[in-house]
Amino acid sequence: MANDNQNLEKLTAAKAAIAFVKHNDVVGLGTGSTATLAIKELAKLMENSLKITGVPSSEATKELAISLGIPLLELGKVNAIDISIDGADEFTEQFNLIKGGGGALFREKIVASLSKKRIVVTDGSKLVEKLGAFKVPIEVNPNAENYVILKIEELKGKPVKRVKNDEVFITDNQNYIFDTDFGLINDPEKLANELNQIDGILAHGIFVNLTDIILMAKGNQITSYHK
Ligand code: ABF
Repeated sequence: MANDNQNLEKLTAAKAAIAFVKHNDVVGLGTGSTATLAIKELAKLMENSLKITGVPSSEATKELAISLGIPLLELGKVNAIDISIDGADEFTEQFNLIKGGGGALFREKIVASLSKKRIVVTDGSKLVEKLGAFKVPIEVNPNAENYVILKIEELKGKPVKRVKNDEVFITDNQNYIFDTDFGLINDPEKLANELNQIDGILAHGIFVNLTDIILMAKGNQITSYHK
């Protein structure tokens, strides 16, 4: 649970991100507490005539956007997104991220892949030297569960099926999440490519070459990283 300072940092980062959104943009709407704050700030701008169309990265974000009156497009029917704003669980100054703590990694990855400009907003706790302290979320089709576990273990990963409120966590896409400890990851791109080869994995939470700007708030200061 974020403390008051972290919540202030999240809001600071969220407000900095919406400055990049232009009238008539198609905006990829991220998932998580920081992205939620950015979405709420966008809704406020809409009251002052900013016109945008949103593309949600999860059912939770879709419901939030609907409640705020943001017009939406269905992710599967979109050919391009002008700008996306999303969070991260970890990031490095080489623009490698771990995402998926909220379980929305697949649609978040599609939103980022369709976006011309990808902005990540974080509080000051997400910057790391090397990815890996945060276990890599891996979304797995239930029909491939044991096969994927075997393949992940071949990569020296330790997969743990995610449980939430004492029940197995099921994603928006009706899959499991395996939070996987690979230790500190020296070569995120190499591991990402190895995971991409494993049939049965819908998506993993290593985001490489999918971010253009990172806005990290520490206290009331913004540090922005531009690729
Ligand atoms: C989302 O933002 C997820 O990928 C990630 O888990 C989360 C970070 O959460 P928060 O902004 O609440 O710290 O994009």
